Amino acid sequence: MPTSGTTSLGHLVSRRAAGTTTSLDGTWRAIPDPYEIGTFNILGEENRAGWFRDVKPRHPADRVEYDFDTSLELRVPGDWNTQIPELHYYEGSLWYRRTLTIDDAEAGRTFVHFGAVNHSCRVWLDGEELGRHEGGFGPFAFEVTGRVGPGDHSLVLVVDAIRTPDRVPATRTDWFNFGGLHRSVDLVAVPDEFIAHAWITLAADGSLIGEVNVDGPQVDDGATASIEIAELAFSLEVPANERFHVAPADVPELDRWHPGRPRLYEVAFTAGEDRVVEQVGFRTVETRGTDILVNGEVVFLKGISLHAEGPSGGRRASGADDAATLLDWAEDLGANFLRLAHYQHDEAMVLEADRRGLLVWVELPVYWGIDWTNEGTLANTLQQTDELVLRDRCRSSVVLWSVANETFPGDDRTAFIGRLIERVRDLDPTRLVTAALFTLPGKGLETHIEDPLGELVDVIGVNQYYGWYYGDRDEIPSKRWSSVWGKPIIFSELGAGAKYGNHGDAGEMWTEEFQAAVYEAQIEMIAANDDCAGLSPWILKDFRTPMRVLPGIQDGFNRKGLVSEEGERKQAFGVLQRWYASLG
Ligand code: GCB
Repeated sequence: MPTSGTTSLGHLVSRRAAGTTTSLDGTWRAIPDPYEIGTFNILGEENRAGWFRDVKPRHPADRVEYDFDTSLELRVPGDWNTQIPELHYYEGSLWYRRTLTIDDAEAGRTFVHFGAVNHSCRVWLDGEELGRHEGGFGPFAFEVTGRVGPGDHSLVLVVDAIRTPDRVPATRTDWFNFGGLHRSVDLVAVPDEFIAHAWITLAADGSLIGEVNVDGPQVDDGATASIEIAELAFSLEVPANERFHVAPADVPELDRWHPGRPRLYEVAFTAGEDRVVEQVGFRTVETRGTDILVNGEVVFLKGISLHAEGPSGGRRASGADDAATLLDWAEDLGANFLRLAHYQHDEAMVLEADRRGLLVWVELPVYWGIDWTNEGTLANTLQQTDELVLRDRCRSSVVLWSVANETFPGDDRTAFIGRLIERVRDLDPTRLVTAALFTLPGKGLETHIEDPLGELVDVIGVNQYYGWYYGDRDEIPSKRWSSVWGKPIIFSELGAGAKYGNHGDAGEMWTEEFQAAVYEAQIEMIAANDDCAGLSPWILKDFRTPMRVLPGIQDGFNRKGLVSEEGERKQAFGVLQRWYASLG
């Protein structure tokens, strides 16, 4: 189902003036449709009387074999799997319907905006198809101008979370495939000419760079936009839809945003009648040899990896409260860096990281088993790349774009990922590009990374599980890592499984003691590796995954969390916390 009919204005939804955005969150009606009978007739043809029409019988002889008004209720945002026990492992088609009542006559243009829908959807308003979207984690919108005048309206989606080899991610992942409308839905009103995207950021050389994208019928070649930072008495007139640069000498004196010392400025972007306001921090990020520098200072990334799973209940995370709790835990650990694995997380996470002064790695769902030679797969992944970068390139916290996790070397793989890297650099030349590489257990103590992907990225992510999947724990401290390119290495994953409250000998699998001992050995190794610029151990919290079935221990959860799925701290939390504290 290739994406069609979408536009994107996602990153600006929450930064528009009050009154221009109407939340469509809340209770929606839902009908699971495993046989897709709401879409197709028994011959497999599109059903013209499909459920998207959302009709009711008009007289007693009318036969209508569905009824949204009395069907299941689902909370949006939310996954369907953890709201209705029968839907726990359900991945097929599911219909959503919400009615909206509009009072005022429409002025300007209107969009319906989805924070993310996993995985594919078709969308109808009042029985007319708006378009389709594929990709479970990026924001997208459909224009509904002229269709939402005063009165009642029916918004219908059919969503599926089916795993197929040509999708991204593909068929197997070590995380739960939460389906549905798992992020917010909004109706957004904008003027005829409006700001679709706007960003400003500091490049490594100290220049300001950015762009204001204006969309509208009258936008001609000469259209301009303005940027104002009142606190700095700074204003700038720029051509719309073109990259602008402000030379370092013309950049006003400002306080830098720095990890642990966040400083945000209010930046207003104006084009015609439209205005959006962002809170922006200014900082540089670059590499020098095997170091990562923020604002010219070497920063060691004391990190932790996170899935987008809520702090309790093993459900998909969404919104500011979930973000606040997860980031509280990361800050208690002493982290200055988060790896938001393995796909784009809720925008609340990066906004909160901006406010708290945490550095962030964001990631595309290019994970195991991708169909590297499929053009459709590449096109969809490029679309997901746009959604990732366009939403977050104004965020000071975001310093690393990760384009892949654990992919196996091969020309097709490297060519595919090479295209993603080109697109990322084109959309944002200021941040660092990385990928988490798969490393096989080395025989000796030295591992020299040669995966050709290492040449294309700025920072090399290394997932390694010495002491858990392989290797002798006693040998870990003596291991040494380097790359052919002399680039910074981040240990993007390391860890061991432990069930909270399970105690025993450090040689006994699944005990907190075993996990803590692996962390101790890994810390000793990392401290002695000069090329290592940081780490994001796997993982903050136990998370749901159908891959992990061991009764009494895993019960459907990956147990490598430093806290349990309900937030109870295991011993390894303290081990890492003490080390991070000792690093200052
Ligand atoms: C990995 C994957 C991650 C898994 C983890 C594990 O290398 O990147 O998604 O959850 O290992 O626990 O095995």
